[in-house]
Amino acid sequence: MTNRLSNETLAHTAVRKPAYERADVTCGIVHLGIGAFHRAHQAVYTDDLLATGDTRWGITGASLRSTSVRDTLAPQDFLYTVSSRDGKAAPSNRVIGSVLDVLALSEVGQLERLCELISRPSTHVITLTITEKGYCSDQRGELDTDHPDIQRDLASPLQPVSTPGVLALALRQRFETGSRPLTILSCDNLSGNGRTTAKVVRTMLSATSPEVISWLDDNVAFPSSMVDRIVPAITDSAIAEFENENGYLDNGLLTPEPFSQWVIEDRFAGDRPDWASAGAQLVRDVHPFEQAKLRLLNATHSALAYLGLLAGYETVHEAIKDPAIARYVQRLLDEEITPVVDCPTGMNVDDYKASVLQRFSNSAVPYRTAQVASDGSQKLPQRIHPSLFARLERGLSSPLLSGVVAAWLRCLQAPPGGVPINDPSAAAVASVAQAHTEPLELIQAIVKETDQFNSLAMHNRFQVELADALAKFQQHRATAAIQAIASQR
Ligand code: CS2
Repeated sequence: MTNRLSNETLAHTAVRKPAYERADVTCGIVHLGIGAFHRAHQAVYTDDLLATGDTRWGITGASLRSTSVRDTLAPQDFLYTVSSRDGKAAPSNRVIGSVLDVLALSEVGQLERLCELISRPSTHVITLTITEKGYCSDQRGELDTDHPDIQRDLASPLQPVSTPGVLALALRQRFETGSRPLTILSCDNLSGNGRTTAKVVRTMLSATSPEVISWLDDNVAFPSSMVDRIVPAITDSAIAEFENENGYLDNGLLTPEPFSQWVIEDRFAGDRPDWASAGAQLVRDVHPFEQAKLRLLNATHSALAYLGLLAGYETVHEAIKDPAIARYVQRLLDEEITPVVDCPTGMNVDDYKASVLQRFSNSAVPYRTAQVASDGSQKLPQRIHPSLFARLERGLSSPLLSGVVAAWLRCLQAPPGGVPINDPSAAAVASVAQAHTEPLELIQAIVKETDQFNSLAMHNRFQVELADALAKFQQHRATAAIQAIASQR
């Protein structure tokens, strides 16, 4: 008999199980971009919500390109274990049952199933974790109509390949079938993620189905949300170790930290899942929560990733143990970021920073520097650039923030260990970075040929500080450059 997790084998395991009858659960939520983060975050809140007895909120997930999540979870009846680890006590394991099905949209007929599901009156919410680049937006959060996927979807709106294109098609079908209001809830690390989602979807619909726009404006809500939980990519050895210790095989295993936070703007159209009963915070304004998280937590994560990669560390928890890097990020947070962040009322910023650094040090949740370093061309404008811009506007210097941007550029220019950073949108920046060795010349070429630095570029001071930091990375070994930049203040 197989020991692989499934409805049948679950009964014979000692693990904590879904506290509801899965057979009673119906689909009320469609999720686009079903990766590890969604499964360890929103799906866990939803699992708790289902346990309160409200069984309308099962999730159907969808992957736009890959079939791997569907292939992994289908043989397990879409069950998987969340094994959270604080590095001190034994892992805390629970099996999540809120995901009912996963569609792989690259396969024939699956897009039609998705649109049919979204047009049902019983579907009330679409959640998204499609990563920063999935929005196909430009630096201003508008739909990037030069994006190759968007050009394709504008030409063939019935066979969309981008998320804005898929949403536009599904919304048109919901409109045509006379369906009820709907909420589209972004759960990605973007500032004003609801506003960006609304803009890209509305622009796509205006171009492809203008007759749907007034229905959209009256019936579809795009609240913003802030999501937080560190969920590393799973490894084969973690799966094997888990099987050894727990007696069942779970290829869908996730090993996040125990911490989890979800702050949702309370602006839904139609029925709303009571995620507050599962610990989510529903608030009027998410902006201060988003801002604090992106500019303190995610900014530091990116800093650790690029500095760590340059210094030869494979994981974030190893990088933060390096005294030069630890000192750099502490000063970055205290001296450059904190003075320009508006935190939510009641938040103690010192406690928050301490808890973030503590969470990054958790060796039981090994997070690869290369994973955080991916897609920097999309992440840095959310995480680093706003603090830099605020300081420039106040006439303040920012050697440490500029140093993070320089470390990113250096990773593109001379990939550590010869392994290119995964960042498809940075191809243009990388080719400029590799064509110029003189730092200021390179930065001026990036400003001229790309919109990567957007409004930062007009500040001469930014260009000079960035060039200065990049020169240090070019001229010295990583640790010496990190020390030299950190001691500039
Ligand atoms: C990380 C985030 O990979 C990354 O870019 O910074 O995924 C981070 O782990 C989460 O935002 C934490 O909530």
